[in-house]
Amino acid sequence: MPRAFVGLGANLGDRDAALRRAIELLGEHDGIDVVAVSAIRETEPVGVLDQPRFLNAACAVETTLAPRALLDVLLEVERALGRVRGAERYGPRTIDLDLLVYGGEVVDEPGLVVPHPRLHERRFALEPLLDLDPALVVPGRGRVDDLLGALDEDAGRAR
Ligand code: PH2
Ligand code: MG
Ligand code: MG
Repeated sequence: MPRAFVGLGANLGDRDAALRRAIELLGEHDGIDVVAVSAIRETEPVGVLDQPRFLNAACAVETTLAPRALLDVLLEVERALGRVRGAERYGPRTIDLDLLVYGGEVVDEPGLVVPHPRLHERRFALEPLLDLDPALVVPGRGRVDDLLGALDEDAGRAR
């Protein structure tokens, strides 16, 4: 069965409950088995800086669903947990579920880009993946541990 990785984030309301409930709902879905869950980390907002801190995590799923069908379930779970999509692209949210990686697949279609186009540059998304599988290859980008190493080097240069 294909293995996919889902990123979770929340920075409004009961963030911890939202992350845990989202993972539960995913696992209750036909065709989705949650096989591993990362640690939950508190992270500084990236993009729009003037918003509350996030809790971020990721889970590994085994799924019979194709990438598009899996994405539809992620959006359904966001709605079930009361996410209201506001005008601001990187603004605050009660729950955000992102399809980060789907096996070795590369998809670039309207509304569905896999691997997630900003995954390789986001520490808050890569660190949970490191918990799950340091050797995970982000198709077209490389291993998760190498991607984090590259971010560390960039940060070092900026200092
Ligand atoms: N999600 C965003 C924008 N910025 N920052 C953090 N720390 N964590 C997130 O999940 C996050 C963000 C858009 O999805
Ligand atoms: Mg996101
Ligand atoms: Mg999202």
